[in-house]
Amino acid sequence: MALLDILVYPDPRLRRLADNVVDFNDELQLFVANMAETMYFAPGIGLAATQVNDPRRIICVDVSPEGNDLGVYINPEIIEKDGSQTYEEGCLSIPGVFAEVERFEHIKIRAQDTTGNSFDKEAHGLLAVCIQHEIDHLDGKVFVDYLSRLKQDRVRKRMIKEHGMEAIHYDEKAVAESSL
Ligand code: GNR
Ligand code: NI
Repeated sequence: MALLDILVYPDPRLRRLADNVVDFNDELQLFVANMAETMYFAPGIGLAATQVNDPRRIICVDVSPEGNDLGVYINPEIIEKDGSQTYEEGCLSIPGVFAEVERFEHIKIRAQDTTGNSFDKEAHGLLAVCIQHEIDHLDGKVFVDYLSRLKQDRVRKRMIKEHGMEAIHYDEKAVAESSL
């Protein structure tokens, strides 16, 4: 197995819209195992393939205190949603930043497992928060997008200051032209 590098905000690769998984093969199994290992090592309660620079719609979650309840959701879709809850979120791609975000309290998702079998899963509370946070990553969104522009600006500057070039994976031309 292998640990994967996690992209740091405001890396533009975090903005990519992920593609559906079509090949359910050995390589997918290996990649998912590496994602899970990376999530537990970080440590985090969720990880989206987008964060490790992979373009596929794959998320891992484990909100259990013991870290022994791994959920892997491939091509996840929210098919039911209701209620609302507010939770103080963090993100492995925005280390050290936490803010309250409002999400659905209950969701039902339809997804596939690593062999391609389709299944439904209901989630409430923290699990529902985490799954919504991860699906956002697959759609190129991060939790700070829900904050004011002023707060987003502060977070962006802080990440660049604290993480330097890790946070700025723009190509050289874009770096030269930017005023960051
Ligand atoms: O580890 C994580 N903790 C967390 C806390 C509150 C709401 C969402 C999360 S997900 C985050 C890991 C991560 O960045 N997943 O994309
Ligand atoms: Ni995240």
